[in-house]
Amino acid sequence: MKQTFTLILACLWCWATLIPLRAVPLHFLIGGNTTSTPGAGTEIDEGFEGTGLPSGWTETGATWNYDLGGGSQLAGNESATNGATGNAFIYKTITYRSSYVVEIMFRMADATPASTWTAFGFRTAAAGAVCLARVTTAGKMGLYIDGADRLATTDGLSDNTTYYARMEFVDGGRCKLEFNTTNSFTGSGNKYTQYDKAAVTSDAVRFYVGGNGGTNNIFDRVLVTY
Ligand SMILES: [Ca+2]
Repeated sequence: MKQTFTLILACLWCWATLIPLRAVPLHFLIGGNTTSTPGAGTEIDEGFEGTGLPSGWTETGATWNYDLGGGSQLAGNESATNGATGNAFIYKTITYRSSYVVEIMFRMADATPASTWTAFGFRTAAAGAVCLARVTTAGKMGLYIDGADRLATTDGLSDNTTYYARMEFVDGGRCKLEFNTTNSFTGSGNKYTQYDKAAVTSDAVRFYVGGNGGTNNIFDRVLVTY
């Protein structure tokens, strides 16, 4: 009798511990960065593991390669790249939210582009810039928000190096951006920048990857939560 009671208690304990575990988003379990605090919802979780253009994305400009492998991929078996096509990008329409957290992996063949290059970010339904992560001609990462390029990071990027980036955007005008060679972020330091000085009233309803020049750029693990 005592053994049966102990068994019942053990089962109840197991069930109780499994409930919160099941509620944890999958990306936490597979290595999402530890300092971000994504909300309960996921707008985009794209690893480019399928064949060709993933479902729900729109390709603009020249054709990308979504099946880059052979050791050049950033995560999993395949990554997406704009190859030598340059001014090309993809986007996914998202539901308007008051705030987002973005996590993304990328690698640039040329980290000091001839002109400022947009890596990723939010735009309106008419493709107007809301908050973009850009790479300057000096190879720094900066925010394009409120109609202009803002303070860039102190540290620069290197060619052919895999980076993790994290962006926070709050409708109303606050945006934070940080990159690192590992999937961890501090919210400060030479690889971090932010802008929060003006109101941004345009609704972010598209998330873009790539655009405005830059060839042979590779992307993977696109995660947009709210
Ligand atoms: Ca992948």
